[in-house]
Amino acid sequence: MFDLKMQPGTTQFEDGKPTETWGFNGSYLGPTLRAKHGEKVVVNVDNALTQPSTVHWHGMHLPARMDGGPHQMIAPGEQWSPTWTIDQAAASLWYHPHPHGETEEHVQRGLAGMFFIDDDTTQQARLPHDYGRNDIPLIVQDTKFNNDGSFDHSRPPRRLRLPRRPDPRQRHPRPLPAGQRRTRTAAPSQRLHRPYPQLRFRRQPQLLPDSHRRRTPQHPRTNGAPPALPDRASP
Ligand SMILES: [Cu+2]
Repeated sequence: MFDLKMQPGTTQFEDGKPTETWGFNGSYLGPTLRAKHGEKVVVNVDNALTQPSTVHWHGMHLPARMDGGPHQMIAPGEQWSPTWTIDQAAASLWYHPHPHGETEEHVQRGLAGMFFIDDDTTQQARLPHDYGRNDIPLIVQDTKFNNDGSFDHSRPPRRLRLPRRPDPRQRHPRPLPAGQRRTRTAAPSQRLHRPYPQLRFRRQPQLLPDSHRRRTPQHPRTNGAPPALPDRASP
């Protein structure tokens, strides 16, 4: 059983400029969790932040309801206790929040930790095994700071811009002042169905599964070839 608490804190990355950070059971990053193949684990995750978040077990094979995706938010002050049985080979995994649209920011603030899975091959592998002495986890983050030492959460401009969807209110004519009449220029159905030719696509037959393809009827006695037409000349 593991206990993880998401909590705020401060971390000194640069002298005299403390940064407000988040961490699991501390002010920044989180403890390394470790379990063996076949073991049953329970993680009690407490949210001591002022906003909701989640914890997702990156790379773990486990049921969706234990996965901590955007659909499993933990409200501030709440606890979430997923449980599962480790059912995969030795691996170095990690855990991190997965709130929709805010994963990057929550990880940048410091919510990330490692989850090691061991199995029978772990001790046989010719690798250093002494955790913290010669087996040292390394977490690399690429982050940006503001001049005051706080994290810069601004995002680069998006390269890909799709055309804006027409405002549905614009599809209907504005009400006219009393006594005035409007002349129709197009039938309502034409105005409603004039959106984006470039975003329309056709169903591509080659992408359909085999069961959806039109089959040429196979004739059993002629080994697939269509049966020969009867010869009109013969009796
Ligand atoms: Cu992930």
